[in-house]
Amino acid sequence: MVGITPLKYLWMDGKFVAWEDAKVHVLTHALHYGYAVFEGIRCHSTPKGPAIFRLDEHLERFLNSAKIYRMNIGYTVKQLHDECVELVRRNGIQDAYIRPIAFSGYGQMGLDPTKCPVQVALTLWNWGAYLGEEGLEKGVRATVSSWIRVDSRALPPQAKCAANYANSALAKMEATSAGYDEAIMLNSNGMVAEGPGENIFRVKDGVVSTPPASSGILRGITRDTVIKFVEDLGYVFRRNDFTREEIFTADELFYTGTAAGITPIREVDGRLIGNGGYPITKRFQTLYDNVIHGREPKYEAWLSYVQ
Ligand code: PPE
Repeated sequence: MVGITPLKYLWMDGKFVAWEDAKVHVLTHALHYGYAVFEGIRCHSTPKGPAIFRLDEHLERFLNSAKIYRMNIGYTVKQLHDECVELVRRNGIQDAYIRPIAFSGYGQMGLDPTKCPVQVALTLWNWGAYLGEEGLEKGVRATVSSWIRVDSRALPPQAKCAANYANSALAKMEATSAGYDEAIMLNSNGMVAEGPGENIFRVKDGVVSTPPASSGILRGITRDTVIKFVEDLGYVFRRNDFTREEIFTADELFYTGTAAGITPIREVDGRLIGNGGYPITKRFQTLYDNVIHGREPKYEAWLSYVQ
């Protein structure tokens, strides 16, 4: 198993601490009840030094997740923005996956989290290709999960809450233990929702589509980025629901996510998607790679430079 390689500093409750000192007590409330909201953000090398991609959009989603859960983070987007930039700078790295997290801390057990202090941490580590380098290049093999995606009447999927990821973990383990790379989850209406940690897109006859927020998904920032690309590159875009059989018959399918980037799906439950090629996905992948690495001036407003 590949472990996390320690870096120098993390940020906890308002200050930078040495990597090995970023600890919590075993009676931390969130560890028992899943009451934590988090983000996943990437920082990449560019010709002007490291740059964090769509930092403020991620931090806004972070504060919104907290709001849904009545959690008071106590920091503004601007404050968290500056601390994230400083975190990357202090660690002296170019490429990083940044994981802000806010959670019910140590103090009181029992279900009501409002009795606990809220702890906030900004963490980071090196994270390579989420579904493997080969997956990025050749596409991954997916399976439709027997687990349905959390329903908004049970857990709000638009809040990036740790508890939602128990549902994701069940789907992920089911897929990988059956020999697939990743799961595709349907919602409680039987329509396609998303992956355990990615949004999903379908290409059919030149039309690019993705399920709407009302299908019970996390409103992904990479999803939003791709929607912009679809429009800028002149493809037809539709935000619409699709069924399981419509994924089998797609010309191209791909996952999007901060961790996953844009990853083609080559096969679903033993069916080759299209003819196995993915020319349109490839165009988005190439553009995305150029944008996050600061090689596309048109999209530079999405970058927060560290130096
Ligand atoms: N849906 C889910 C359920 C999800 O977790 C993610 C991100 C997305 C869609 C895509 O959102 P965005 O990153 O804003 O484009 N999943 C994060 C965590 C993955 C993990 O395993 O941890 C991520 O990609 O950072």
